[in-house]
Amino acid sequence: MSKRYTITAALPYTNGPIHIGHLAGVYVPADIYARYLRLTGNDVAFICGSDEHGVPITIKAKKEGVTPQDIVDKYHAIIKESFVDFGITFDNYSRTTAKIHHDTAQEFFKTLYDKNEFVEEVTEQLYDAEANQFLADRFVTGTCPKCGNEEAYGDQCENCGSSLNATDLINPKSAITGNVPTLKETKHWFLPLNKHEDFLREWILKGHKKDWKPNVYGQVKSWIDDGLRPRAVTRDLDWGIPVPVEGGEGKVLYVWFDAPIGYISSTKEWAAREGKNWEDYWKDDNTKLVHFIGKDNIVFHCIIFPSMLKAEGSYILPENVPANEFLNLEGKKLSTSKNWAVWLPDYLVDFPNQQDVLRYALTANAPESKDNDFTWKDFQARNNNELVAIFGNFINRVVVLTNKYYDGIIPEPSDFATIDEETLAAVKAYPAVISSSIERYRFREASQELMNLARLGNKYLADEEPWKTIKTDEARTKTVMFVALQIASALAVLSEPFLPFTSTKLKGILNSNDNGWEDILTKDILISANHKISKGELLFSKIEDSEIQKQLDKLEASKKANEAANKVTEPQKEEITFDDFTKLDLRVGTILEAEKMPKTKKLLVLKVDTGIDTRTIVSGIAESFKPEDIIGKRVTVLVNLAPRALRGVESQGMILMTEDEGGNLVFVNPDVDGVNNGLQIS
Ligand code: B3M
Ligand code: ZN
Repeated sequence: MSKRYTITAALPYTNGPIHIGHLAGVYVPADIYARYLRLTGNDVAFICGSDEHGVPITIKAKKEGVTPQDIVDKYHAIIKESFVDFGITFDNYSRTTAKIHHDTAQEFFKTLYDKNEFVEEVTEQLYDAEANQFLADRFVTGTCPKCGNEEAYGDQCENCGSSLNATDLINPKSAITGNVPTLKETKHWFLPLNKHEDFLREWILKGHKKDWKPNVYGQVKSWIDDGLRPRAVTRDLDWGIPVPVEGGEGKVLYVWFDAPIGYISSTKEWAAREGKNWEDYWKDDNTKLVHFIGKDNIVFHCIIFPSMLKAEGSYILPENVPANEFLNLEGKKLSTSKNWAVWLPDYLVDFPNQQDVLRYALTANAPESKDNDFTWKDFQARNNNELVAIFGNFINRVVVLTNKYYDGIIPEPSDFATIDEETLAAVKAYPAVISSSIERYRFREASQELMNLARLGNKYLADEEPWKTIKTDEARTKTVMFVALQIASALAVLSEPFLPFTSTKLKGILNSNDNGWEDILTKDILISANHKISKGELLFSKIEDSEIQKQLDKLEASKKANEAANKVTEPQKEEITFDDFTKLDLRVGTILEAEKMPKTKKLLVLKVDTGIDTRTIVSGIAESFKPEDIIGKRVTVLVNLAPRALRGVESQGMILMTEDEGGNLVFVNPDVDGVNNGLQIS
């Protein structure tokens, strides 16, 4: 039965282009889901837009010496265009600087304010006196009180996903000046999440136990079990939506208050354009609301936004929040700031007309239940071994043989043999199998089922060998080709959510566009005899090693460039005299023993023969060297450094280290000739 769906995809921050992590985590699965629901006859609003407020935008603007508006205008255009080129079929892509959004968000805030849903309070907040600015959200970093991550932000720790108040951070540091913040009083409006605890417990923990993904359910449960606290939804910043109530002058809405309302304002914009009623998509209990997000957004979509919606009172709540885990790149965490990413606009230039290859590689290896790794080698293998060798190969054989034997006109079959009937019955089973995976948000499983249908086609041709029977049994060959064309026809339809560009091409090759998802299940004949197909084109082409190497080189180069750009050169220390220098007693020694200091990450305990004696030295090099690899190594030792105790072990000297060109830690090594260690020992 047809249903109404509001599908949202996380609004990307407009502080950079989209990368493969965003695509794999949010936009590809959301698009598969939306396309599938449309194909199966549902009423779908697939909603997104740019998230243009918040500190990430301000920081980027500061860094580039332009205004926040310049930044959002630039990246909104880039992001929007790349989504279109990549075939993401949003029904509307709006932006949170749009008037309709400012109005909607302010109205929402006013409603909660009028209903006394906020707590108004003057509290001490972190303040950077030098920058003359309160430090909220990403303007402050520090150690997460929950997991110890040293780079947690003022509103959230991206390592453990916890939502934080800036004053929770241990050792907070201003991201603007690096200063240690002071405290200053200011008034804000707080959403008392503690007040909504019972509702959340009832709604998620009881209501959604079975059908939510375990990673989402588990995180939410642990936060609720920990106890929820009031959360400020306003900020002392100048970029954002003005707080629309008395006393709110100079303050803006917290970006995570306004951004999810962006789903609503984007729906309004779309409905007005399409002559629909937006409230059907947000206020009707029969509508299913589904949020596609990455795991760092779970708290906002499962706790804060639902509490806002509930407090407002007239909205539906999400049916599901199928958040994904993270995608790594070549074994390392993706990072916009470190430029360790594959950017969508770059991909579209480097691999023109190959959107489906990336869509497929990201789906087949989607981080659905655990973090996953994207590697260019895997991307190549998915293309060459699956898209080319299975899907493309099958279609190519069908199309080439139909043209060669019958001039492109689909032949009349004779009686079906058992294998033909079994094969056709197997094809009919696929829509239900794929539907079931998609409806449970298992997109990688669904994509593999699609590939299995192509496998079935390949196997059928390989077993029936029409290229042989053509010489001996014309009637049999016609039947086999007829059956193979039915499989090709099913593939054209069922591939649409996953490989939309390929599906369009294939429908073009088959000159057939009239089957829907259900037809594959119900119709005996998907494409009839005497229908003429076209000559066709290759659906996929092999990706060579050289292309992959180019991408790997590009990654390496961008990483280097970024390191160079971000390299902080410490200023020169105070001048010392030659006498000071000669006080250093440097000797060449040999490492005799090395072992890891228990319960530390960085420390090795070494026994070193200094030529004078054998002594213990504790060295912070355990992350760069394994103990067994450095035994026997000759090293330079500062022997007259005053001993000091490290974790209870007395260290009697220091091993001199430097960095190689790659930034790796290396010994100042007395054995290497011709290498300038930057240190003269005489
Ligand atoms: N802009 C966060 C992000 O890009 C955020 C999502 C908003 S969804 C309402 O991770
Ligand atoms: Zn944490």
